[in-house]
Amino acid sequence: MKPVEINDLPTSVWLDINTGVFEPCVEISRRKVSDLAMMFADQEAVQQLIAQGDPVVYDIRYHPFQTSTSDMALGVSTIYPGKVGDEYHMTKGHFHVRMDQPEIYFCVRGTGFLLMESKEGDFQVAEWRPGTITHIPPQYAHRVVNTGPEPLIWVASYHLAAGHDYEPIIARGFAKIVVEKDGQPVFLPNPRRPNSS
Ligand code: PAN
Ligand code: ZN
Repeated sequence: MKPVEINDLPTSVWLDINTGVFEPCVEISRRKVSDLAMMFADQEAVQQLIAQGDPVVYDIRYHPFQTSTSDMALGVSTIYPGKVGDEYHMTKGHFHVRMDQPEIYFCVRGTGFLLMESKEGDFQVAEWRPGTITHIPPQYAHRVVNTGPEPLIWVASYHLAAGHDYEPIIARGFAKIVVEKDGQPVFLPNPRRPNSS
């Protein structure tokens, strides 16, 4: 990652809501099926997709608005439509390292769900369409799932200092997985948590 530049002057960026591309954007991260391998329930489907070319699941573009006294950041993520087995494309999901850090997500294109789960196990779902804005309180893990036929694009606003903690999600996932059944998204208990219902 490039060092973050300090700029105390007002700054604007321009986002193309059809592609998720924005300028200026300092970094693009690309996550493929292999980067998310342990997150999906159907491990056979994971290995097949990797062998067939390892498709891109999502892209993240990012810009830090760092001043001498503040540290806002803007992330724009695009989940491409698709499934791994029956499970829809989704982000890894994470908690913020800093337990006092919330986040705002603003859906600009596509349809899907934002899954949120607290460390105490409170599980919440927000249904998304273009224009939905969700405030994620501190201490809730967050993952986005694209259940539609087009790219799901959203803007994230957070503090750089929030930090990303992926470990609890790698270890346990979320309470539910989102799979296609008869052409519709359904929520099923996470098979990696035998006691969840
Ligand atoms: C977002 C996410 C982004 C990708 O900017 O980092 O959507 O999701 P994962 O980080 O779970 O792969 C955010 O929530 N920042 O805090
Ligand atoms: Zn976050």
